[in-house]
Amino acid sequence: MTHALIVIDVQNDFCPGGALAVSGGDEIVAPINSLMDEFEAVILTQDWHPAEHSSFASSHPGKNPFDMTQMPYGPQVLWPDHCVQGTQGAAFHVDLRTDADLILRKGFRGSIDSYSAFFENDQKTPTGLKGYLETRGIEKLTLVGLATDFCVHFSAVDAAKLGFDVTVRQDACRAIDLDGSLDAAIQAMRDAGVTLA
Ligand code: VGL
Ligand code: ZN
Repeated sequence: MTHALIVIDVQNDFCPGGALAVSGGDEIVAPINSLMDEFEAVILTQDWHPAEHSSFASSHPGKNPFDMTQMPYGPQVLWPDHCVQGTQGAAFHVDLRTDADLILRKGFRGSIDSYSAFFENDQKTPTGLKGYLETRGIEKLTLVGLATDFCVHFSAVDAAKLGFDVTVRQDACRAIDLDGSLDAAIQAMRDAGVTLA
């Protein structure tokens, strides 16, 4: 059974000094680099938003980062501007190995956010990753990266729902932890049948 490592969003804006810094985000780079040698396939994801993306608080007059808003597809957290296409903030951490098989970009549509590597936040629009994995005969996934409670969480739950055998290596993830979002994410991943290691 082919086993892939999926490295979620290890980008400058999610590391200390970045626009949406995750505490300790840079600490996972070296462990992830070592892990890559243990897998038959390595896939990196890259949060990749156009300027003025609808998930940015700056696109909603009167709103502040971390406020909630209502989108046509449901509630959405509003973020500081981050991971704008082609900027240094959207680049991978300088020490992250990028000798991966595939780099999958997500969140590139202006009107919809995409936490998951499989479906955008409407939970319907596919990114194409399912087809890629199936075509390569990959059935087993290990997820690492940033942030545990958003992009790792939604990717892991979607992967499990799609029938992949999914493990999240929590030691190689770091969380934003907004209003209990980490505890909720852990519960949701457990309920979906994700193995938390
Ligand atoms: C992420 C918030 C906004 C993540 C991406 O990678 O977890 N979180 N965009
Ligand atoms: Zn984003």
